[in-house]
Amino acid sequence: QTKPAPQSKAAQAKALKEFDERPAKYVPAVEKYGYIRRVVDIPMRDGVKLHTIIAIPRGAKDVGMLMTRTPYDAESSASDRPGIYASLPGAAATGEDAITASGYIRVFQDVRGMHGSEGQYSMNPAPVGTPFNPTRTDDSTDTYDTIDWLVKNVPESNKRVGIIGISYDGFLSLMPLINPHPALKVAVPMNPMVDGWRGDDWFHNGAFRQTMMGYMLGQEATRDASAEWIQDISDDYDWYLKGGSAGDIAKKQGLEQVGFWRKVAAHPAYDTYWQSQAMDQVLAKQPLKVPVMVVHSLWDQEDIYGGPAVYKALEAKDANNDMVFLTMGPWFHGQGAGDGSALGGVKWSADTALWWRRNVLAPFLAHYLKSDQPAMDVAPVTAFQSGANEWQRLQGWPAAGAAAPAKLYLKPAGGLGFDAATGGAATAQYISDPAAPVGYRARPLPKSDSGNGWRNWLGGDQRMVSGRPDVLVFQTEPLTQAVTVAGVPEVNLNAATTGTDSDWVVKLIDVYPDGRTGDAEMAGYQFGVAMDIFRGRYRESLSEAKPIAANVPLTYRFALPTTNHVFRPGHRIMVQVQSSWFPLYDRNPQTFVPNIMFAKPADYVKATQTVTVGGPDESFVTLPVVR
Ligand code: PG9
Repeated sequence: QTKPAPQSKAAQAKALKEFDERPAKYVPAVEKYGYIRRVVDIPMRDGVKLHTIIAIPRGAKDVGMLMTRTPYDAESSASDRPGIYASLPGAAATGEDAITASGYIRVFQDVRGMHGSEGQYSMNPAPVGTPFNPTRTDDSTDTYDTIDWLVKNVPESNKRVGIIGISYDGFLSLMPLINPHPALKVAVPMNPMVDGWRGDDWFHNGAFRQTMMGYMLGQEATRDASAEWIQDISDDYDWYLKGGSAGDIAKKQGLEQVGFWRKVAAHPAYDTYWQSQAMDQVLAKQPLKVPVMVVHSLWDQEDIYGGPAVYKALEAKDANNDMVFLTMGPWFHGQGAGDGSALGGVKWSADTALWWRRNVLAPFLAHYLKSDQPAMDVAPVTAFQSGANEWQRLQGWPAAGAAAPAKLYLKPAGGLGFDAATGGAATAQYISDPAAPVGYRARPLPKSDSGNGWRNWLGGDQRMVSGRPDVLVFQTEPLTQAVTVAGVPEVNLNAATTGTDSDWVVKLIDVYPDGRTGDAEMAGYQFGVAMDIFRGRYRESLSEAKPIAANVPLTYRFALPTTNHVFRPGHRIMVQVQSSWFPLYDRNPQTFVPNIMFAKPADYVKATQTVTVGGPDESFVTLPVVR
């Protein structure tokens, strides 16, 4: 080996510097797929700077700006993935992406406290002026300040701004409707998170969605959302069962360090914490100033409550029926931005999402964002009717006078029908065992899975549980005429339990004909069209838990999610009743405890559940039937 020649200090330093091949601060190329990328940290009224990426089509002049605010990393949202979040490049070339093809300036911004933005983070922060936001800012003021900056600093724009986003970003598309900036011309909240307790991400009617705990940790533990939720068992079902109560799991995972978990654990009932920030209630108190299209997915496995609820609140203010629009697609959460040809095994006749983006979303946005404001032919409500598999143009939702309530009775021997049972009092029983809860999906459940199994599960075949002894099944004869439902099915379940608390899951199902159907894949398929859970302790009051009187038949009333479905001739209508939906929902111990989050192992007991299926208190589901 030859010895290196002696070097001067300066030469050594230079060589060392050159050895490190990484730039001190990398500045990405400014132009990509014909877009010029401008990155700005925009100051808010309190001095906090929010990281913002502005993508300007090359040569743009006098064009609208379409903004998406997000806790999910604006830099990656502004990448070239297809879809609505990132409706940049790629897709434009094929003409598939209605937004890109329209040539808007796209603006992506990190909300305060996340990723590139400064400031403090709070999950879906409550609006300023409500008891749970002590600061001077919220996502409405931050959007206001951002729009104010954009209209003054983006000379390529026509100073017309729209906001669009899915889920959390859908919530962020609703908040700016509070004291909106005059340049905000349109909002498209898609699958918005509206009410975390009634039926969106955190609870459904008081039952806790414990599989969201990993999300809480990821979002809040670090600014870059990098904290890891550690699971060492491959099947979610086994892992949660072994984990005990949600509180036990939170403790082991270090979730107690995270403020939002502490709030959720402290507010298991529908108290002012949840009520004061439910966006439908918040916006009901605001004047309607900005045209809105609420986009709802009929099989939204994350935010199935929010869309219809906020539409109802806003529509009540729309005196001329020309400011508030609704889309209801046959989609899972966010599927409106992707391929809408099928919901798992259930296939529609076309790519419903592409059709909607081209024929509804694009002309809607153009009307409000383009300088010449082209006329649009968008109905107040665009609703997909499953079963018939057609889009409908409606004047309102539910369409006025279209549907009348009809009681669908649960009957002895698994019968179900629009006429009450005739044989007098009768019951159906099962044993609910918290040690062997009913799964919400077929096992094994890939741990904390966000893939297709999770996305499509609400449309999954319910035969996976209908043979269990702890799932009651009621069904009609094959229908001789179509039954069309449009609206909200209301459960009226009369039941007794040997326990002092209980969950009730009720599922309205379309059973496809078995045998010679022409569609072998779908033969006998049990397709859930409206399913939900109710935590029995809230029977008398959603805001206050009360023990259930053991062994007394009591009535539980709750709404199932909105549906717009035709049960076709030859199909059957089915209702299933069960007392767990695990591990998505934490187990009810079936012994009344003050807070189920912290139930102890000895609290979890078997209960015998007795459902009334005959006589004066016979259980039923009221369906909004279109005659
Ligand atoms: N459903 C997700 C979410 C929204 C709001 C709060 C927490 C989670 C989402 O997809 O953004």
